Amino acid sequence: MLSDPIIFHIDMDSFFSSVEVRENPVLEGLPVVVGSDPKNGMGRGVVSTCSYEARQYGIHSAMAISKAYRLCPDAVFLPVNMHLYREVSEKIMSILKSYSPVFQQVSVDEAYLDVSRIASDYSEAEKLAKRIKDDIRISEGITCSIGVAPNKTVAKIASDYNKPDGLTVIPPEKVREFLHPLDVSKIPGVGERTRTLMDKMGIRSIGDLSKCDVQLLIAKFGKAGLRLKQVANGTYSSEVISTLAVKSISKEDTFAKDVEDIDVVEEMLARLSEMVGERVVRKGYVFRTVNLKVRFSDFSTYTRSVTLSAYSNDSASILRTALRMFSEFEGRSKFRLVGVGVSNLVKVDKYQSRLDDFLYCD
Ligand code: TTP
Ligand code: MG
Repeated sequence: MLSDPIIFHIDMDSFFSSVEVRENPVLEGLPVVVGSDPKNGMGRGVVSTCSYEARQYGIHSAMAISKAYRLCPDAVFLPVNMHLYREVSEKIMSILKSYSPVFQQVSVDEAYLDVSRIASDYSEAEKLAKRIKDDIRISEGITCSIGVAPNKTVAKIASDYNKPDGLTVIPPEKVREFLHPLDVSKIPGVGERTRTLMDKMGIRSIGDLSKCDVQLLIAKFGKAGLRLKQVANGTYSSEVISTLAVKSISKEDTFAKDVEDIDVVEEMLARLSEMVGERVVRKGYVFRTVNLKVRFSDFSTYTRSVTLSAYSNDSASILRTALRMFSEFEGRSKFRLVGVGVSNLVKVDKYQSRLDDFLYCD
C-alpha cells in the first residue's frame, strides 16, 4: 500500500516588512507598515503588509495608508521595495528547492514541497521542516511558518494556523480533528461572499460543512461545492506541480504623446490585457499573478503586482486586477507608458484540472 503523501506549505511571515526589518534592525519590535505611496502615513496608497506588531492595532494588507495612520500614527511607514523582496524571494526559493525537486512556488513568499520521498514519516517530516525554518532564518534572516499535511489544502491551512514562526504538523489521522473546529473562512478561496452564503445555510465551521449534503452544496456553489465537501472531509488533494521556467507574459506600449486623460490610459490597459490574455490562452497557460507597469513623462516608473487567490486564463480578470492596481495612480497625469503582464504560470495541458485546482468561490 502506498503511504500518505507528505506536503509542506511554507509561507514567509509578514514578508515585505520582515525584509525591511532585516535590512534595518532598529525597526525590530516596532509597528512597521509597508505600502504604496506611504509618505509617513500621509500618502494615498494602500498597505501591502505590516509587521505583527502593527497588526495588533488592526492594520492589515489592502487597507488605505490613511486608515493605518489613524490606527497607529507612531508606526514606521515604508515604501515597497519590490526589487529587494524579489531578490530575497529567489534566494529563499532556491533553499526550498534544494530540499525536494517536487517544488511549486505559488507567490513571492509561499511554496509547496512534496517531501514524500524524502521523509519516511511525519516525525521525520517535522524534523525536516524545522531544518528548513532554521536554514531560512540563518541564511536570509527572516522567519516563516510551515504546515505539514497529507495534501496541499490542509498544509496551507496549517501553515496559517500558528503564525508567525509556526510549525503545524497534521498527520493523516488528525486531519478532521484539526479542520472541523475551524471557521469556513480558513479554507483558501472562501471569501466574504461565500462565508455569508454559508452562514445563511447554518454552516459556520468546517465541521458543519463536512456534514452538509453534497447535492445542496453543488446546487449552491456549482462545481466548487463538491470540492468544498472534499476539503471539509480532508480528502481534497491536488499534485504539487513544479513551477514553470517561463517567468511571465507581458505587453507594454508607449503613448505617441504623454497622456493626461485617465480614460485613454484605461482603454490602453484594456487592449494590453486582451493581448496578454490571448497569448496566455494560445500558449496553454494559466496565471496567478497580474503585474502592472506605469511610466510618467519624467521616466519615473512604478511596478505593482497582485497574486490572485486562484489560477485564471481570463483577459477580464487581468484587466480587472490591472485597473484595481491602477486606481492608485488616478489623479496623476502625463502618462508615458503602461504595461500589463502575468506571471506565476502553469501549463494547463500538462495538468488538465489546473483551473479547477483551487476553490474559487468568490
Ligand atoms: P502574505 O503571505 O499574504 O502576507 P505576509 O507574508 O505579509 O504576512 P503573513 O505572515 O500573514 O503571511 O503576502 C506576502 C506578501 O505579498 C506580503 O508581505 C506583501 C504582499 N501583499 C501585497 O502586496 N498585497 C496584499 O494584499 C497581500 C495580501 C500581500
Ligand atoms: Mg506570508
